[in-house]
Amino acid sequence: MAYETLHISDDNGILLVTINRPQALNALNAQTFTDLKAFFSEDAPKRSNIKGIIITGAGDKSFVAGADIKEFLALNPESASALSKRGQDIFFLIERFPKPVIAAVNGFALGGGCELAMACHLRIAGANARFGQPEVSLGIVPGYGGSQRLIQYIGKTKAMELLLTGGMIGADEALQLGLVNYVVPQGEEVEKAKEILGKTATKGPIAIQKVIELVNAHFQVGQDGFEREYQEFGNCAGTADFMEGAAAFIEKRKAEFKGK
Ligand code: CO8
Repeated sequence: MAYETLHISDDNGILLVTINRPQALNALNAQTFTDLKAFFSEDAPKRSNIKGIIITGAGDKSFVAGADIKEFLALNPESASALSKRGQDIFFLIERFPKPVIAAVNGFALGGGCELAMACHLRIAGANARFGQPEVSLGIVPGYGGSQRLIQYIGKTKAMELLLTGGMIGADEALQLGLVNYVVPQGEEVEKAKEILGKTATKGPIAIQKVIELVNAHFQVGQDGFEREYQEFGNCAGTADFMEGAAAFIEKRKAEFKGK
């Protein structure tokens, strides 16, 4: 499938999704959301053998500098709310994707860009990465889940400060706060993400999917994560992969998981 705003490449089962609007620092316009929705709801789920997905931004300056502010002036309360909900739903597709999705943050991750990175399962920051939710500077609030996920990652105290001031933090502070998993030299974000996906790809694919579901369940209203855990533990125990994993350990060999 060809996309207007995304470039997709496949490196040995690792899909690299590049938001490709460098002239606008990869700001997310309506077309980018249409493309992300098509990719995560139709294209990627069909590629059942992939190891995972990495999302990055084109160029060396920006991951994603937010929603495209140039599209804001046409908004009214109804259309703005609908667009915000649509963006949230598309980011849920990423957060609930059954294979690991890693943000390789190669520069600015502001507003919708920080929200996109936070919808991914893991975040690798280049040394030049800058994170922030500057919406209050525009007289609005975050619209793609930022007011909720930022608290999940860094706690209410620092989240409130970042959201109220609209300020930016660098990669090292993001690491210290728990917003990102690793900081790497600029330009090495994708390689680090590939290294992690190389490891997760050796694990049981059903278990990987269930871990993603269970961690997400902690933050879903009405879900009892502990109950889900023992249910999924039981479900996993019924898979051929579980038998293979246990047998491989006992026989001192590498497990050959089939995802069954
Ligand atoms: N939208 C559109 N264009 C952008 C954006 C953006 N978010 N960010 C940068 N650009 C464009 C600039 O307009 C400029 O284009 P041009 O050359 O045509 O003037 C080009 O990218 C380069 O940008 P700068 O010249 O500004 O580059 P600097 O290095 O001087 O500054 C910054 C980089 C600090 C990142 C600066 O561009 C900036 O502050 N950008 C805006 C960041 C921002 O406020 N992001 C949050 C947007 S709001 C949001 O994301 C809300 C999400 C929820 C939406 C809900 C539904 C609609």
